[in-house]
Amino acid sequence: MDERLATLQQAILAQDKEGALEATRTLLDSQISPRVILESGLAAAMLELGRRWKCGEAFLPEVVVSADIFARCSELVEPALLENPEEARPSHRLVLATVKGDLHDLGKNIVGAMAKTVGFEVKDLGKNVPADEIVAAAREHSPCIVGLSALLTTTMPQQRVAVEAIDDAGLRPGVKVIVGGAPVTQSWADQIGADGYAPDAASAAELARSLVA
Ligand code: B12
Repeated sequence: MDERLATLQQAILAQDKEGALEATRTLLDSQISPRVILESGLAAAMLELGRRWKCGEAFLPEVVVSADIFARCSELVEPALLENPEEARPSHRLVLATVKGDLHDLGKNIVGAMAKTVGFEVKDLGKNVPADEIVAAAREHSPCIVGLSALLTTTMPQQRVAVEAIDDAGLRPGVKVIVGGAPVTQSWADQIGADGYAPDAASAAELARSLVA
């Protein structure tokens, strides 16, 4: 792995905010693409932190601090992502939300940042968003894609609740739904009647683009 990406990961894992910001700036000044910084630097560090947390090598306060550092570093990277947007194409809308009961938003925010680079106008409803708010936003912005993030196995069923609420409101097929988040799979997406699933932000942006093609 590139040494500079490793330095960034180490700083996030050590809750070294200044070190992480410095490493992010160094990467941005180099030839490394902002997408790689986001996925292979920042997101990879959080994945490793999750592994450590699960096996008792890291604890909640450390995760909270690292998550904050992650968010600050992403803010530095996002403008660079948009500096070289792909050629202009008609703007489509992506309504994004982390479902009700779920406070994880780092991955959703990266999906939003990536989607902007492929020409989407992103309406981010935030985290812990109930289905009725998702339906209202889908109605307001239709035709659009709705992206639902869930990081907890206990909140994944809220993706189903939101898909059903969008169906019940008669908004499909003008509204397409994509789902994601660490515990989410293609099989879950199929079960709940979503239009697509993607495992990471770059493929989420590609998926969204293919759904409006
Ligand atoms: C950071 C973190 C937190 C932070 C969140 C901060 C924030 N602002 O988001 C805090 C400390 C608040 C937190 C709290 C909790 N957490 Co937490 N958290 C994590 C951790 C370590 C990293 C998640 C993350 O940000 N990853 C980095 C991002 C970039 O990756 P990502 O979210 O997966 O997103 C990518 C893809 O999934 C995809 N994607 C994401 N969203 C979407 C949406 C669409 C539409 C698409 C297409 C794709 C897509 O693209 C993204 C970018 O590539 C995970 C561990 C893990 N392995 O996931 C645990 C984890 C998710 N948390 C867990 C738990 C248990 C909790 C708590 C219940 C802990 C507690 N006892 O309080 C609470 C729950 C709070 C709540 N109600 O939501 C468990 C969940 C276990 C389970 N089976 O459900 C995990 C797996 C840790 C573990 N191994 O036990 N957490």
